[in-house]
Amino acid sequence: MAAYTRIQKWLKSALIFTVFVNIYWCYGHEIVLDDDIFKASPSKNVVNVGIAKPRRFLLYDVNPGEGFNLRRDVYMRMSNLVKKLREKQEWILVLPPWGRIYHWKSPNLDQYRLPWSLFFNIESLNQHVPVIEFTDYLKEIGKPEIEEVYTLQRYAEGWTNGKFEEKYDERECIDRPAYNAKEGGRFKGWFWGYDDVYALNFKCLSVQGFASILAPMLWESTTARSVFLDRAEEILHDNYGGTEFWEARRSMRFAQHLIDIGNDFRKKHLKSTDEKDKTVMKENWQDQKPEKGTAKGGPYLAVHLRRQDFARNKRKEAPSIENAAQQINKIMKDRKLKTVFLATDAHKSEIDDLKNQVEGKVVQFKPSKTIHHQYKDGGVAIIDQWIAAHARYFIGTCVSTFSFRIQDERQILGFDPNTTYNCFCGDKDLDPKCEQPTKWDIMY
Ligand code: GFB
Repeated sequence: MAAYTRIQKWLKSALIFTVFVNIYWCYGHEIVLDDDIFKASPSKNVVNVGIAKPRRFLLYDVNPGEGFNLRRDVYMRMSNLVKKLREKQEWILVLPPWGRIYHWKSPNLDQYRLPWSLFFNIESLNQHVPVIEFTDYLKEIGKPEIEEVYTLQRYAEGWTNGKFEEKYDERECIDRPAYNAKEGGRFKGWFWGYDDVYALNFKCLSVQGFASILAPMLWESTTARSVFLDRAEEILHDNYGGTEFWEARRSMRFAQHLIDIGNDFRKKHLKSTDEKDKTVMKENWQDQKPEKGTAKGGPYLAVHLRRQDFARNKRKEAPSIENAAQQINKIMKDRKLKTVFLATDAHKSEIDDLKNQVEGKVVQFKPSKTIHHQYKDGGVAIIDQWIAAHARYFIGTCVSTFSFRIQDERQILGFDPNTTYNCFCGDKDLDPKCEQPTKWDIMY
């Protein structure tokens, strides 16, 4: 027992001695806080102590009137802004919950506060830039707080001398501010339906230019840990159609549960499987680089016919149902296809009208009640896009971002662009030129 106590005493003294030596040693040496703890020390007397860079969070939202697929486009701009920001600081992109979208009108569905994981593969997004859901951001911050909110807006005076130049300036808000100071100087507004969330500061920022123009401001002019850019559609893609644009787009893979439903439908109703149609995708989007034209697609023509506001506003891109049916019949004849997969937001009466005039079988994806409740209007839209993307030939609605996203998906799958970049001609009096979409090659 006495020996045991002696050993304990000895260990205690050894510990005190070690701590003392360490303090003395550190006092006499320079301690460098370095990002890269594995880097060789420049001198013997320098100790590299790695510390985690403080994580900063970029949040954003889009004009409430915008639809699902424009929002996907703004995501790409923001993710590439975060990629730029990460050249200097540890920025993370916070995914704005989905909801309150004008086109999502199905009754009896709660369609707000929806996480991105309902629609997209978060792991894939993370391989482009680090992203987190808003609920995880709240957990990490530990309070329902965003430090700074900027509403992006144009310049009230327009372009100076008619010249486009990249710039940004804090300005008076042009529109009525969407965030208002409440008690305690906290700003309240719409934060995706999370009513307890508030901001500490709010400003309007006039901006003109590409996304990365905001990088110096976010690096240097603000030290806020979290910055929220509202109306983020005001800033443009840095390099539309370039490598980073496509990397962001390729990383936007759909959630597997939606892909599975789409694949099941293709197999059951359209005789379409990836093996037969040469559309097997690589597990990781970074490895998905098929030769152009290798994808064959299922034996059907896919149509995206945008109606609703397009038809109501008599846009030149919206053909009459009769005109659309004639164009569909011509493609089926030319391409020797007998089945049409129809993706549309048209009312039932228009769909019936179209079906009566199309000389072939018209197939639509109609979700079960369970699927609709689970995956909402956004999930159904993605399933429609997925099925349309796998067709042997596709025709969409000109300028609809819903059609654009199907076109990118087909490029990613490796289709011949001639089978992809097609859109309906409007009625002759409104659309005599009938311009077809630009073909975009993927830049790897
Ligand atoms: O996606 P999106 O921005 O495309 O908006 P546009 C259209 C929305 O309508 C989709 C529904 O997100 C869907 O909710 N929708 C349209 C469809 N077509 C289909 C379809 O084939 N299947 C299913 N399931 N749903 C822009 C809007 O729409 O058009 C703007 O973003 C504005 O707010 C503008 O209204 C005129 O680019 O076609």
